[in-house]
Amino acid sequence: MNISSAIFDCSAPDLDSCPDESLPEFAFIGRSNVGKSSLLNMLAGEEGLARASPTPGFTKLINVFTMNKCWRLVDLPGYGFAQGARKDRARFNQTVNDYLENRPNLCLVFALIESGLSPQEIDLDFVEWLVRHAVPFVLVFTKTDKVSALTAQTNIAAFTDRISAWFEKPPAVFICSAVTRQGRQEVLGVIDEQLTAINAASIRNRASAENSPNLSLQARVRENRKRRPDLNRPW
Ligand SMILES: Nc1nc2c(ncn2[C@@H]2O[C@H](COP(=O)(O)OP(=O)(O)OP(=O)(O)O)[C@@H](O)[C@H]2O)c(=O)[nH]1
Ligand SMILES: [Mg+2]
Repeated sequence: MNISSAIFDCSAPDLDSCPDESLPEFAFIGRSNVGKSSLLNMLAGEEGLARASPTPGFTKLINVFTMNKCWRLVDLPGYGFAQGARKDRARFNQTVNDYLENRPNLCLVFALIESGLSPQEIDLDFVEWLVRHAVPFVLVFTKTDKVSALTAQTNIAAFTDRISAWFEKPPAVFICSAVTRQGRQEVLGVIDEQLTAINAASIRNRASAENSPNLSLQARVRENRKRRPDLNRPW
């Protein structure tokens, strides 16, 4: 897929302030500093579209970008930076929880994990939270340019091993670097697949319900989620 336009929409402090639900959304989530904003820029092909920084906790709002005028990328604040009780780690931010649980046009979450680290409890907790809340997601291992391929593979295998019991079929895994642009086509490919599936569901619905209005986007996303056994299924 080519990105022909990437436009900043808004920075929303909460779910109610997000733009209307008319376009499918794909969101980036992960620990502070894992590389969410940088990955978004790498996919968009535009340095500085989302603001990246070495300071953890830099992105504090829900930042929404419209791509190719017909779908959106959403840069979420990271977890693990805000101080708080340990038991609250997975419930890191009410705004993000609200978005992930209640945004009807959210198609797919990219859960980012740093490839240079062995499995971190906070990431495992968060992935478990996604599974328990039936949020559709894939895993993206970031910053592969910083480590040897062997180290990245070892850490990825250890992480996927730790979560394997939670799934009938494990989530798809992508390996990315915002520096070398590794993984760009693969990540754009999964977005393309999702958009195609949503459009196909819409066409099927139009054909089978001549007298009813088109399926809403929310219904199409729900239908699409059901149709995707190759992504993850809660146990
Ligand atoms: N070497 C390398 N550095 C990266 C990569 N991706 C991000 N970084 C660096 O890591 C730091 C954090 O990147 P961000 O994209 O701001 O991370 P974030 O997850 O958006 O962070 P928060 O907004 O604080 O949650 C920055 O200094 C980036 O330049 C990568 O693929 N390779
Ligand atoms: Mg950020």
